[in-house]
Amino acid sequence: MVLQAHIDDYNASKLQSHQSAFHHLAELLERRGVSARHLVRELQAFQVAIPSWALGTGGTRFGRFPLGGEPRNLSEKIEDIGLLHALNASSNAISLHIPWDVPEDPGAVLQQLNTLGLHIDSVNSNTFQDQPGQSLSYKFGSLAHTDPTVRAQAIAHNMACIEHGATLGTRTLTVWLADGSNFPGQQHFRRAWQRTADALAAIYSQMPPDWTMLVEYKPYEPNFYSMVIPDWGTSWALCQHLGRQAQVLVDLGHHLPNTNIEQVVARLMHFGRLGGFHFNGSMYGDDDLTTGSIKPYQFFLIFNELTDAMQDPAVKNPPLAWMIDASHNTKDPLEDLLQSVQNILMTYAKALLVDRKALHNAQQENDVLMAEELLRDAFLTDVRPLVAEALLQSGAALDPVAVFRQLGIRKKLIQARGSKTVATGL
Ligand code: RM4
Ligand code: MN
Ligand code: MN
Repeated sequence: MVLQAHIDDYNASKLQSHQSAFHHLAELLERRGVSARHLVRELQAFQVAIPSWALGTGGTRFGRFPLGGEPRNLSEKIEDIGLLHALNASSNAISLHIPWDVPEDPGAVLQQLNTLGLHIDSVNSNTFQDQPGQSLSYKFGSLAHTDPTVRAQAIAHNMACIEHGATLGTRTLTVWLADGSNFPGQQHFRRAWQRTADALAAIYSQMPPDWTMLVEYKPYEPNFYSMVIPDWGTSWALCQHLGRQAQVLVDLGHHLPNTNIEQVVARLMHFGRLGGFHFNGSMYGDDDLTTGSIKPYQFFLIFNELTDAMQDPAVKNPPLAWMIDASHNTKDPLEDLLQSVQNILMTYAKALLVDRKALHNAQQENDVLMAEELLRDAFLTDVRPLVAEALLQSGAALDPVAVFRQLGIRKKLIQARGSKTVATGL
């Protein structure tokens, strides 16, 4: 209630300048035959899940510099996401990592989610670390391990994740495997793939019929010589092996430098096999930086392909699970998440601006320059007033980060939770 009053006050103080910017843009778009009102509605409907593992300060293997006020348990994490959603009305879901965030009291979790207008959109299994009390180690792999008893333990963990998820009303399991090898000769590639395929099939066969399994790939890290699922081709092959309830998850940071990610997502959607998306920004690898911070044009080109396929009735790809997967080493995690969501919305708005018919014609005519210019024209449009208008109409803040700062929220969180708290997660 207090927060809403602040948001309203803030919006009132900025309303005039916002409205003149919005009307100016709406007029420009109108002249191009684009309805600003329609775009605003599309933006209002777009929701991105926040990762439960990225609400605290992230670290590298060299160090971690906590900023204080981090959520100490799942309930405080949900509180933080409720705050983000109140500020931007665009992050109404949570991806949960098990066992970092095992719901001790599912009834209470559901009630809290309900009050804040949130839901759990997926559960993520963790077989990349050993947990206290765990009987067998994942040092040499989990679902791909040479020892069937380790594989059985990892299968059981995934089944437990499904059970936790089911009590919280989600129907998506995300599987990312760290399995692989660090040295030539360490692992037999073909056998490791087959063990993984069989273990995933064991989980898949016990999954409820209305669930989806998202299979995420990653080219390197923590293993540096080989990963069992290094690329989209391997994820796709596993999904083909498993069945229609299995889908590929693309994490933007999980590609080798210069990979044409826009083409990857176009291919997957053409096959109807793109199920989930992890947003983040990166310079080199799985850097997990703010979405859109480093290569905004590439990000736009990716969103352009996603949007093109989503708008094409001939494409039979199911709706995607949109999630952020990031780690915040230097910025305040909550500010970083707000900034990421804003960048995602802006880039989606630009993708919606692309004149698809004109682009199609230019492509048909092999008018290379015009095709490229049509994309650049959308990319270079300043769409900030569109996003601000969408947030305003949803009762959120015209500028979420500004309100977060104005209210001194981090200081208040430190006062309430202490300066030494450490959130579970990355
Ligand atoms: C991995 C991958 C997974 C995430 C873990 C924590 O690199 O991106 O999606 O759950 O990190
Ligand atoms: Mn990921
Ligand atoms: Mn990652």
